Amino acid sequence: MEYRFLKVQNDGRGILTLTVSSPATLNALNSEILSELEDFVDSVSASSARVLVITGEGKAFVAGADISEMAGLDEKGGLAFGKHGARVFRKIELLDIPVIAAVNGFALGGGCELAMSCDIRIASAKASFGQPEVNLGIIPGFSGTYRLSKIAGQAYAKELIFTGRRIKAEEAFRIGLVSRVTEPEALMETAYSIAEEILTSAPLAVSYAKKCLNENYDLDSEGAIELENKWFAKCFATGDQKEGMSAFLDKRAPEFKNR
Ligand code: CO8
Repeated sequence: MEYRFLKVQNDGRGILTLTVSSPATLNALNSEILSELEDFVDSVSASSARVLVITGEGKAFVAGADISEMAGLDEKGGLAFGKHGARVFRKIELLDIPVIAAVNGFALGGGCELAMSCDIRIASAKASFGQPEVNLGIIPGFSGTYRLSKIAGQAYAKELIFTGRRIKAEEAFRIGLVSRVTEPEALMETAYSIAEEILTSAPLAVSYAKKCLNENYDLDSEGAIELENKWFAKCFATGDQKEGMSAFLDKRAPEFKNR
C-alpha cells in the first residue's frame, strides 16, 4: 500500500525501515498517520520481515500527537483518539519481530510513547525526550504513564510527567530510556548494525525471547520464572534449536530455517 505520511524501505534481507514523514508538523501524529501506522504494522505481522527500524524525517522523531487535531476534541473524542494511539502502539509492542526506534530528534509526548513501544531505543546525540502533556492541559494518552514508569521507575516518570521537562539524549541514556547514544550521522548505521546482529540469530528463538520478555513484564517472580520455563521448553520443539546446536558441535555456521 502507498502511504501519504510513511516511507517504507525493505532491504530485501529482512530489515524493514519505517520513516514517519510529515516534517512540516515535526511528524506529529494525527488520526490519518495513526491509521497508516496501524495498516503498516498489520502488514508487517503478515510479512517475512525479521527486524523493523522506526525513525522520523527531518529534525524530529515524532513531536507528539497532533495538537491541532486534539484541540477540538471533547471527552468522547479524547477517549477515541487515545484508544487509537494506544492500540497501534500495543500492536508494535506485540509484533513477533524486534523493533528498533532510531530516535533522530524530538521524541515528545506521543513520540516518546511511540519510542517506548519499541523493543530497543537508540538516540542521536541531538535527540530529546519528554512528556510535555501537562503544559497543554492533558496527560500522556498513548500509554506513556505505564511504560515510562516501567522503564525509568515511577519516581522519575512522575517527575518527568508532572514537570513536562524535556531531557537530552544523555539523560535518556542515564535513566535507561535509550540503550545507546550515537553521533547524529551514525544513528542509522548503528541501528542497522544491531539489526544485522539480530539477523544472525535464530528467528524463532528471538521471537520467543520477545514474547517471554513482554509477558513476564507484568508478572511476579514465580510467574516470570515459570513463564520462562515454558518458552525455553518450546524452543526444543523447533528445528532451529536442533540446527543451532548441531552447527555448534560440527563447528560450522548454523543455517536457521525459522521453524
Ligand atoms: N502537533 C501539531 N503541530 C506541531 C506539533 C504537534 N505536536 N509539534 C510541532 N508542530 C508544528 C508547529 O506548530 C510548527 O508549525 P508551523 O510551522 O505551522 O508554525 C511546526 O510543527 C514546526 O514546529 P516549531 O516551529 O515549534 O519548531 P521548533 O523547532 O521551534 O520547536 C518543538 C520544536 C519544541 C518540538 C515544538 O514544536 C513543540 O513544543 N511542539 C509540541 C511538542 C508537544 O507538546 N508534544 C506533545 C503533544 S501532546 C501528546 O503527544 C499527547 C499524546 C497522547 C494523546 C492522547 C489524546 C487523548
